[in-house]
Amino acid sequence: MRFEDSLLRKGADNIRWLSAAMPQVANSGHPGGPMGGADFIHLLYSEYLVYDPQDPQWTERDRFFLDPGHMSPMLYATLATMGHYSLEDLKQFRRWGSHTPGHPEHDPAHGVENTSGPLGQGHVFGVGAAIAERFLAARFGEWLSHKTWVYISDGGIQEEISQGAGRIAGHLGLSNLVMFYDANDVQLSHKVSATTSEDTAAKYRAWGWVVHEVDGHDYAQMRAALDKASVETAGPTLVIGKTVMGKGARKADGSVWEGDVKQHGAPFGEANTKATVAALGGDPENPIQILPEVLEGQKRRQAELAQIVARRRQARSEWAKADPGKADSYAKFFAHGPWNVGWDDIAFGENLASRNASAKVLERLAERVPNMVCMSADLADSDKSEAFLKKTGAFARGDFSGAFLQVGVAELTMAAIAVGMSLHGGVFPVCSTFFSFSDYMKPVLRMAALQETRVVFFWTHDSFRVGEDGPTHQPIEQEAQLRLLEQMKNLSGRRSMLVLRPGDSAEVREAWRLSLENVHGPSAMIFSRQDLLDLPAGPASRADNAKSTARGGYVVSGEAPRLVLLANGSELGLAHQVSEILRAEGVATRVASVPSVGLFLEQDESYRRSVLPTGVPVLALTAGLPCVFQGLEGPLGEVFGLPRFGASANFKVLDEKFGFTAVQVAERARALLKRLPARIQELRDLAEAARALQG
Ligand SMILES: Cc1ncc(C[n+]2csc(CCOP(=O)(O)OP(=O)(O)O)c2C)c(N)n1
Ligand SMILES: [Mg+2]
Repeated sequence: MRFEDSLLRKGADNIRWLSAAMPQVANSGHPGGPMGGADFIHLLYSEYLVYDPQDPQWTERDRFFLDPGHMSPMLYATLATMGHYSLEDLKQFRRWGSHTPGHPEHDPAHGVENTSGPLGQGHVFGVGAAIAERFLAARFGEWLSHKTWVYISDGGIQEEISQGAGRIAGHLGLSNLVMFYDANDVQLSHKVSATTSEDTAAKYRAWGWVVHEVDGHDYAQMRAALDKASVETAGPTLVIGKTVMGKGARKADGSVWEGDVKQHGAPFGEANTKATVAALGGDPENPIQILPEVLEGQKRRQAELAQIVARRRQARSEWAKADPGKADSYAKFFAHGPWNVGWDDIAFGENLASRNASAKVLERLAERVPNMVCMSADLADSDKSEAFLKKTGAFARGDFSGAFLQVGVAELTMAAIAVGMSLHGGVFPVCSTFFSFSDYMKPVLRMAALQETRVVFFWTHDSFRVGEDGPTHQPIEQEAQLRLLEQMKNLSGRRSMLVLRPGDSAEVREAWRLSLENVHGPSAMIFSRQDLLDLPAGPASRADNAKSTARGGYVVSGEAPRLVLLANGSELGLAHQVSEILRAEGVATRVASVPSVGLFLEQDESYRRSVLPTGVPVLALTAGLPCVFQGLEGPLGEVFGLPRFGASANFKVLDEKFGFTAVQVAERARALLKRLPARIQELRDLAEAARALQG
């Protein structure tokens, strides 16, 4: 469908005045950028974007990913013209409990495909979605193919992550991806010219993109570019649209007010807003309105879309009829299985490094979880994701029959691509690198948690025991950072992330199982480089015992203890060795494994007490910052951790130097027990003082 330019202009002007009025009503927000982008987004949603007016979550819909979340008024206003938001929603912009928060939050039922706000990430989610679509098309056929449209601004282009996304999208020839760059030459605190003199078009062309440069307010030029992009086969398309910040804005005296940095991030003020709304054809006294002819235009488009979607759904049901097995499988891709992994018969060798135990699981997942895509940032042979790669194959330009993405050295990009795949749906993304480089991924971990996306991150080379590579490669404080996310609740009120640091092969199996079963958000696993001791079986088999990983923490060995040694990951085997020494000396010692502090703290009190009995001192061991276990040591115990950077040496030397040998830790335990009477007296005195004061 092609609309008259005059009607498109009316619609865009309507979006413009709403974008000026909504921040004014909310008394905060960003009017200028949205006013410049209104022509493009209105054209896209009116003539190009394929969606189901009846079902915003139709699986095969085109996806639209917004990168500059501050341009939310533009998105909400556009979605309101389509009926996805009410005028009341627009009036509630940025208010408590509204559907229209300051920056868009993942809400596909309203047509919002991603959370955006931290510049740069949104467009990379789009790259992930475009890869997911190709992955699915390679398995189920082109009937499901759709476009992924992305909107980026000067800030996103400047963000470093755009380098990774641009390189990968070009390298893979993602011609299903079309990105509009709103080039208005203005950013938050200055003009773009103050920081940038690159040739952006040349940069993207060098990465293999097809680039069109257009006037972002000229429908004919934008159409010509989008028409080409719609049938492009050479690679992803970048449409650079020259736009004007605050397009159409007026000062109170009626003078034109455009292209001003001040228009980026604050409401225009009462009088300027009124003049702007009036100049654009709205009612300055009652600006939150949509013109009837604009609504009617969208209705006509939706009638056309109903036919397009009906044909597409017909094609799907014919395909499903012809191949019911595949149709069943397609549904399972989107429903996260169930898959028959056969967890219990994954065989491990003895005393494996947890990265190698993980490799055994990955081999099985490659065979049994057909919607899984694994990626690594150029460390597949070290993080052992190559176990998955060898069974599946890597993506290449035009060939998405494999299930592995070689991202290159681009951890942040990798994480955002994984999130984008998950947002698209149908794909179960997993990504890995060294644990110390998880630092390069943090901004995306947060967004994965916030959006409740199902992504699995795993990291290897878990501690100072990385050894000779030295402190740059030895994670110390990284687990503590993840445990903070574990403490955060997401917007649905659940723990925002599951973080597991398994201590032996049996726990690795359970950690992977839990990560696969966690459909509520991201999961993370931390694995060792060096070999780990398999914990001994007790009354139950070790495999059965380790199933309690699902409770976050559990008793590995030791009844009626006088001392609990609590640990996870690489320190669990150490705790076991220490327990043997102490038991030989007649100290009844328990070993408790706590692979996930967050999960453990969610267990009921009586269970937690059954693991950590009241009155029994706890020596908690971690090669990370002591705060990882802070609280679990209780009033009688202590946490022994490593509050410093590591060092370059063989890991056995480091164990010795940092006090992590069994002999040294046993001595620490003896000292703790020796101090116990004095500690108990301290607590008695404290209780006495409190009683005296409180009466
Ligand atoms: C990662 C990140 N850094 C900083 C910001 C704060 N910020 C919001 S918008 C913006 C500049 C935006 O410039 P541009 O993308 O050109 O948007 P426009 O001013 O044209 O609306 C900045 C620095 C942010 N949202 N995200
Ligand atoms: Mg800008």
